[in-house]
Amino acid sequence: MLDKYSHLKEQLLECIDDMLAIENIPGCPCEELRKKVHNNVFNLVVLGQFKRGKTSLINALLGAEILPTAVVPLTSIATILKYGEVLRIKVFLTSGAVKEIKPGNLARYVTERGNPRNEKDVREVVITYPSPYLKDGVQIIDTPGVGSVYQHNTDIAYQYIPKSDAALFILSVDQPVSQAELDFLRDVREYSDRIFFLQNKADYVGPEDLDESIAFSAKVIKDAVGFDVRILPLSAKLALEAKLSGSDELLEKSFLPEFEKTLNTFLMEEKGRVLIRSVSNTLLRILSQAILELELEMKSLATPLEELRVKIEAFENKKRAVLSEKHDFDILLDGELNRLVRDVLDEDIEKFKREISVNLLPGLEDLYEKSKGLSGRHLNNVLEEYVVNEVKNAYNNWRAKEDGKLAAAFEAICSRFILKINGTVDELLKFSSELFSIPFDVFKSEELWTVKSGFYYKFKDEPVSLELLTASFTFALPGFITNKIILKNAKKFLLEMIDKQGGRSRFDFTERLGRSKYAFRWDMLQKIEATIEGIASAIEKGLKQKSKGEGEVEERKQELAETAERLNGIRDRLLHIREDLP
Ligand SMILES: Nc1nc2c(ncn2[C@@H]2O[C@H](COP(=O)(O)OP(=O)(O)OP(=O)(O)O)[C@@H](O)[C@H]2O)c(=O)[nH]1
Ligand SMILES: [Mg+2]
Repeated sequence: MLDKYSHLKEQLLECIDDMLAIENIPGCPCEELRKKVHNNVFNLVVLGQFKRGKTSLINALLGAEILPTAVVPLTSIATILKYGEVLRIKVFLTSGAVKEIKPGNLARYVTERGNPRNEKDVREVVITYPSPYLKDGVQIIDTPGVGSVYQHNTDIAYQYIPKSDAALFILSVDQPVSQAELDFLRDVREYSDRIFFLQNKADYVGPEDLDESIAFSAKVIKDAVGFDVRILPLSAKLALEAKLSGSDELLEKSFLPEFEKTLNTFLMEEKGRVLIRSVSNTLLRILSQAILELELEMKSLATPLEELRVKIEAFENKKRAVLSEKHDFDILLDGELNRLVRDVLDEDIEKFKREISVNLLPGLEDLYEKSKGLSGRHLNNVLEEYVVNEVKNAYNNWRAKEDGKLAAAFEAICSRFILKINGTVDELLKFSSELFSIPFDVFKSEELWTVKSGFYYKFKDEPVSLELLTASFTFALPGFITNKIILKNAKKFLLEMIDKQGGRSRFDFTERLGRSKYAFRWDMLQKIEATIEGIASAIEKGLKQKSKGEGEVEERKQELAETAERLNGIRDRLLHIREDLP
């Protein structure tokens, strides 16, 4: 599948293991990097109108009929497929509870028929399966069809896009692109660079009609949404048949191989490459620092005592100057974060609140017109249900989008600070190498990818839904109440809910941003301190060794030279990996 990627990934993991085997390489988050490389996933979300063949495509990719497909709108719950040695299915409920189910019972949870309007309160279903397709870390997410009569289905599809690395949007030759599809695409325009379009059910038509239908769909989308799309043909049906029967000829006819190639190239170039580059760059930086420290120790072994004392004094002065910069770092970071909350989050919340008030008030009035024949209490309940559901859905969708936006902004801030901190660290290293006249090239990585920033922004992987505040609309109804008063109260309740939920979302976002900031700050300051510590202790060690006998000094020199050789070896391999990247 992602052959090149898997290969480089294996080599990278070997380098990390070798580094782990060398004792105390200072400041190496080797374990963490190892996990990052090892656990890296490509999230692939499959989207499209109901019945286009999303679920069929997933079964075809896996080469097995794992998920239920049908002629009526079916999938109602997001289902995540990931690699595992055996087929296992776990159902995650909104309450936080998890239960394992038998494969035969899957349809009872993920389909509209088995779980109408999600009465079982399922958040998502996770299936592990031993498919080679999933083995390289691809994770596929099946979503309910957009634009069906079930609004909650469309909402779910929206929520998964920001979390995806690539989105497959499935169209079908037997149906022209619909208004619902266009509306959806317009809403997710900002993610267009990662959306792949597939014209499914290609087996229905001959080659000419196929080309024509693809060209037509592309034009309709371009005209309505404004971005150029490339649409690839596919027959999910033939692809699955081909895989089940092992027929290569049929597989070619299904167009699946061509599409897989395009997708894999994208994943490799956009994602795999970035990961491998960033991790090898981080390792190279760490290695060059470790090598310098070894050389410092060797040099201090060879430097006369008086001269060494003078150098240590000079280094101490430099160290004090660097440490005093820590305070500036705090102030700058706080300033940036406050600006993010004020200029992005607060503005977005206010804008969103205005928008949904304008959108939901007419709906409430319509519903009132339709329901005003009901008894007071009944009318009251109908309006209450509308307000609670609509506000909840609107906020859940908005939060998912805002989440992606804040994560990106936070990462951008982190990147700038990492550059700054790396600058400070480089300066320290440069200073020390000059002090001891050791040739040293600061390892510069032209591209800075923050290996850890995704980790800092902790809420990325947490559930997107936020329970609505428990607020009761059921105000004490007096014995006699007019419909008009009920409507007036319902409107007031709607605006209150919008406001409260906005406040709650703001609190949640700022609180998590704050936590992310502390984690980041702690790590960055650690990095400076670890560098100072590493240099100081290398010189110190040399100083101490000097008081020992000639023989021991020689032995230590030998040891240092051997370690330096091993480190240089790993460095060369990492440089090779970087060169091999497409
Ligand atoms: N002829 C033909 N039929 C297909 C193809 N792909 C899917 N179908 C059929 O189309 C219908 C819908 O397929 P599904 O995979 O359930 O579609 P879906 O997009 O997941 O539908 P929802 O879950 O309801 O949104 C099923 O009857 C499939 O057998 C194809 O490539 N060719
Ligand atoms: Mg489906």
